[in-house]
Amino acid sequence: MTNKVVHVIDAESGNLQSLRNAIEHLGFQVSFIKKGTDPALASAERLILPGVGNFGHVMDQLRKMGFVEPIKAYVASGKPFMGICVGVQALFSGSEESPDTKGLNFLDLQLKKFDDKTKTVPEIGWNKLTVPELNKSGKTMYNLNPAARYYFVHSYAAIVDEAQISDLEKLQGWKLALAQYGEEKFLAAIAKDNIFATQFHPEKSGKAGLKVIRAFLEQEKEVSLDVLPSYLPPGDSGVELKDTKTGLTHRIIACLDVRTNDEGDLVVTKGDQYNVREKKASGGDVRNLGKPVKLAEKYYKQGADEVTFLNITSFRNSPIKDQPMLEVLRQAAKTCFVPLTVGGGIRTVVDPDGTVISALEVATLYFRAGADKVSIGSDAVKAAEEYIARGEKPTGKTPIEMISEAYGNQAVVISVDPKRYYVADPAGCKYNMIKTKDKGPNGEEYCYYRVTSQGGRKVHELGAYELCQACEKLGAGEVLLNCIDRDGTNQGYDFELINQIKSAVSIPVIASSGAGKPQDFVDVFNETGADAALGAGMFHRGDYTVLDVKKYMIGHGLNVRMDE
Ligand code: 1PR
Repeated sequence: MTNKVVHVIDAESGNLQSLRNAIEHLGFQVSFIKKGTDPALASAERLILPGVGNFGHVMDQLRKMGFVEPIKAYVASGKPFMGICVGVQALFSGSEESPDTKGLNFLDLQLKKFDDKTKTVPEIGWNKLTVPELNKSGKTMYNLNPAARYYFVHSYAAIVDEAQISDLEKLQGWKLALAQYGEEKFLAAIAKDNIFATQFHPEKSGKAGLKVIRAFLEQEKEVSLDVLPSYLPPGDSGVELKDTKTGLTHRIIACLDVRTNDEGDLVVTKGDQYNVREKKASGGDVRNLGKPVKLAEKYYKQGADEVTFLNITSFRNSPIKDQPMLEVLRQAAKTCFVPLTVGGGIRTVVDPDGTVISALEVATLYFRAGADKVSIGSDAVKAAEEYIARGEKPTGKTPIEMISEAYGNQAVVISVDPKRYYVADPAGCKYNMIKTKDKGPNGEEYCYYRVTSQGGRKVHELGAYELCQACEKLGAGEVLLNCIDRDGTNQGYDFELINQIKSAVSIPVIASSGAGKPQDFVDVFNETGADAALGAGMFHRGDYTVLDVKKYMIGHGLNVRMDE
């Protein structure tokens, strides 16, 4: 094909910027289609239907914008069509997520929710595929690589049994790439004639994902996998690489705390227990560890599975002044093809001219700039306190609720800044307690973690356990679990805190604060149920790279994603 234009349906759902960046990175141009009547749809040579979030919301948008019949007509024309994430889900007949909403019905199958009794839901992370061998030729479809890992983020899936697989393959002629999350097998990618669709996000799956998009754009439906990269530990190391219970790799996240320094430049900084100034009697300068966009790209290339940006002084600024963070996201999303999270200032704000901008609108600005998830700190505490005070009645009006309603739970992370608080006598304490191995200064045997907000400066009468439970009920999809006592100390993660929060919620928990060496990552995954581990200072100082950590983990039998 000589035409290099790719048409992408913009049904106002999710992070289209990242898809655009990936396509442009591959040397193609993107043209968005915003309504079904746009004549460009019928004349497109390649059409992509992306989507994130709620099945019903995406289908309703497609109907409202007049896309349903034009998409069907386009697919019937035999020209290349690709669906991504909810874009593949839309091809099914319906979903348990929105029982009253009909899908496009290319496959007569209902999507179901993953079982959250045995594992964290949503599935967020890097999974592998079982890929069909094409025509016994050793070729794979659309360059899907069984040795690679792809990024999934979803709670609902086409969960299938052997009879359904056989029916789809043998009777209906679909080619299926399967993935397994815990015990549940689901369709990770499907292909038939001109249709190709993936439940995972190829635009967020590093180099392996870019290859899949390229294969679609170039219409390489059958690709020889001549060299399968080997990610296993050296044969003579005697180490057996164990899969996790869910099948996902252990995620490693690089975190950038960003703020303006005293000269007004946006820099990556790093504190000790949240103090980001150099230690000097009179209060030193803000530590400057580099530029956010450059560091993000560096960590992506080192193999970070995600990059998180925290705008740590946002509570002092309006989003207008925060515009540089939007630009940081825009630039970082052009070079980092893994998920990006942004936090700091995700709440309703009033512009200098008095205009009220809702938290949903603020989040939308970040999603449009290239963020995949937003992280809410101070406002999550406020929302949880009010929710508990109301007797656990939701209002639908908190940022967590509004953003998760529009973009899905997986797009909403809560960033928790807890501080250990010792208790001599647990009787009568209303918060969930831990009998701790690290006794308090007066020999106290119990502790809980008090929640703070505004960068640790405001301490609340609320436990981290209770906060996380309330936020999960409000619609948060993941917990970024910091720990003020450990932040910047290089003493390793606080296992007691992580295990306590894991027992509180069924959404994924990211362990944060305290990582100083690769062994700390091995320990946190062996000693806790953490779904991901985040590091900051040790990477910024250059003590270790993300790749050092991953190689070390592989050497200790822990499965991680290695990009090529
Ligand atoms: O309250 O919604 O505006 O969000 C503010 C965000 O900024 C929150 O996520 C909060 O955690 C963060 N934040 C605010 N002040 C600070 C600070 O350091 N003074 N940073 C801060 C939090 C904690 C981690 C850090 C890990 C790992 N940083 O993200 O990166 O502790 O560090 P380490 O590996 O070096 O130990 P809102």
